[in-house]
Amino acid sequence: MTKITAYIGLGSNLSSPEAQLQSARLAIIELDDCQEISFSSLYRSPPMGPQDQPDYVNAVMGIETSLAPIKLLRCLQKIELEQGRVRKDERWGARTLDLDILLYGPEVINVTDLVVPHYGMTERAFVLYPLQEIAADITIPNKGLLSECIKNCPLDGLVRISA
Ligand code: ROI
Repeated sequence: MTKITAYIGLGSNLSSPEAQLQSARLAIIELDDCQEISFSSLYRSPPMGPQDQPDYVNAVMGIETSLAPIKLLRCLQKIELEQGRVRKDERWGARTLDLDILLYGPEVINVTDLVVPHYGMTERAFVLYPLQEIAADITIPNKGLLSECIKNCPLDGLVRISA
């Protein structure tokens, strides 16, 4: 079975965000057909979107997987729910855990529920800077070199909080 290198964005701003990311990492490692290849530092940043919510903690994880993209998405959604995520009507509200497929090898995917590269990732410092730490030389399909994208993406208050 061919293995793909995929990158997952992790984010949380409720219920001990650092612990949420740590247990999500362990849950992803436990998935069938997923091996961790890299995990960035943790980063803190002010919320993008509505400001009446706590700061976020974010990280990016690299995995090698033979799971099809939709199957991977369903596994990540299950982990989100298991960690107490409640889907509210409010679009950009606080959450215990957000797991996004940022990249799935060189693939461009646009199906119901899943758009890869992840929508808006090249405008999000809390995605690009952790990604750069673990995949500096990567190209983002349809967007170009990460190192070029990052030049147009200010830190916006992003700080690294742990190695
Ligand atoms: N803001 C930051 N800083 N980090 C996130 O992970 C994050 N996730 C979101 C919205 C609400 C857009 N804002 C965010 O979904």
